[in-house]
Amino acid sequence: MKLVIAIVQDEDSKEVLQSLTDENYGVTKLATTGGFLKSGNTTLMVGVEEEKVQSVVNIIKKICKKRKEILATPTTSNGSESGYMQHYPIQINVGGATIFVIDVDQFIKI
Ligand code: 2BA
Repeated sequence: MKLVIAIVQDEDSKEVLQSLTDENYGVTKLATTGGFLKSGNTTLMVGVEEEKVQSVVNIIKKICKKRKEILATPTTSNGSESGYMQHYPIQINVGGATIFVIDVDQFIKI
């Protein structure tokens, strides 16, 4: 058995969750925060047999889109702390999804 851990954007999470449950996959949704942007994202955990991993990845791939985000980076004008603080916008690509597939030693339901 494998555990698929997928970090998706909040905007895509509802549709991914719905599609996975429609296909009878067991899913757990966690509200998470990205370390870089420090904004909310969603982590989905899906426990599946090895032969179903690709189907789960395909569902996520079909829904999760790449988006561009603008990030304002604070920079001082002369490089020192006393300098005038300005915010320079930089564009970064976020998503579609970050997926980890890990081995499960045991799957126990009590
Ligand atoms: P965040 O850490 O908030 O990162 C959001 C996006 O910012 C990333 O999108 C990437 O495009 C950009 N980014 C991240 N670190 C950067 C850096 N040092 N310099 C420039 N740009 C940077 P994704 O790569 O699609 O990642 C989306 C979210 O997936 C991440 O949100 C984080 O929550 C998670 N993630 C990504 N890689 C991970 C990893 N190796 N381990 C654990 N979580 C990861």
